[in-house]
Amino acid sequence: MYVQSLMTADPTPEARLGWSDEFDAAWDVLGRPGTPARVTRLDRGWSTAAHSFSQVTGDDDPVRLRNIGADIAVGDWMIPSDDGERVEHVLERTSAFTRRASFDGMRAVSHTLAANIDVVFLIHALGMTPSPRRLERELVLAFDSGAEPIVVLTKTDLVDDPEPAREALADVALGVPVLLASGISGEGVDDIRAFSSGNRTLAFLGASGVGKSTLVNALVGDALQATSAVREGDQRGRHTTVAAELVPMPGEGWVIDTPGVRAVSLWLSGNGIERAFADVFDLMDGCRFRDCKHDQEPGCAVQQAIADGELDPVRLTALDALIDEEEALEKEQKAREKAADRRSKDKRRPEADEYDGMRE
Ligand SMILES: Nc1nc2c(ncn2[C@@H]2O[C@H](COP(=O)(O)OP(=O)(O)OP(=O)(O)O)[C@@H](O)[C@H]2O)c(=O)[nH]1
Ligand SMILES: [Mg+2]
Ligand SMILES: [Zn+2]
Repeated sequence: MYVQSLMTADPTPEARLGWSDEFDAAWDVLGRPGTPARVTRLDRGWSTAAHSFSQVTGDDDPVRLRNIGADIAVGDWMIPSDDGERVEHVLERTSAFTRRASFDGMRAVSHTLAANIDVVFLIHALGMTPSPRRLERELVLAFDSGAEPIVVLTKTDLVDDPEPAREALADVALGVPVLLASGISGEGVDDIRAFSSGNRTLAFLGASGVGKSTLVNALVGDALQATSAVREGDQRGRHTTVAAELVPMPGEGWVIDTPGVRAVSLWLSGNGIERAFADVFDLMDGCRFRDCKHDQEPGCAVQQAIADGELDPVRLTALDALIDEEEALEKEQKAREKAADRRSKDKRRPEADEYDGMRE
């Protein structure tokens, strides 16, 4: 229990916010400074946070802080500085969905879309061409996030038969369920809500216009999140949601609505690629040569599976591209670390990270 005085209003207000033994231990490591607050909204340069549930419902004013230089995301637990102006500490995350920020020509910086999440919903919409290649990338990041991935195909009310699109996504969603839902008809909404039992935090991720905010509204039973129509011609969204937001669900649980992102670029990965492409890696184990390039070599189990129609060749191409992207990123990171080392030897201050996590 971090603040005794809050106990009178609600027996465990911090537990409702998602505080757990893990965060308590992380706070302990720091010597229990200040009062932890959960980041509920991130605007450019500003973050909104709450020490207690009454600050989320609007009964009390929330905490508003400058977040210059702080690497924070919605869902994070942080400790404000004593003067209440800035973020002093960010508690170690239990999970985080992190991509590479898509700045053209800029050095690699990470962008965490949501932190301390239990389930990450990868949202795709019916009524447009399914995008298994995008889903593969999302799955890599989702497996690396530490949260449980679930795929959701929305707008079931728009089509007579969702099955072809569901299959196209299920083919690449190895061991990950593909749920059908509609924020308009309400189909599947209870199935999604069920994942929040135990006061868990769900995150909704996906391209603009797929219906994330509409689903959030269906879950909370209120038109809290703004939504707007997709463009007529290509069904693309209009980037209606501009800031990630942590929204309480009635009773218990949380959902993080995020702004639609166009590019799903990899960030330094753990075993996300191996898990998202476990089918291809399993085949590789059967190749005759250990250093098989899976190209022209005799006894290549991957090429055999392609010839037998068991593996879609575009999946191998997609995997190669992701491995290359990851290698390039690692190289760039190493070069950057080296440069930073040199700078610190020069006793100069390392460059401040000006990226505020908000831009596409
Ligand atoms: N028919 C139908 N339309 C939907 C459904 N879900 C969303 N829409 C419509 O699709 C458009 C975009 O929905 P949003 O919820 O704003 O999409 P979003 O994913 O939040 O988009 P961004 O905030 O831009 O990332 C709106 O016109 C919604 O009414 C659905 O299940 N069925
Ligand atoms: Mg939205
Ligand atoms: Zn091979």
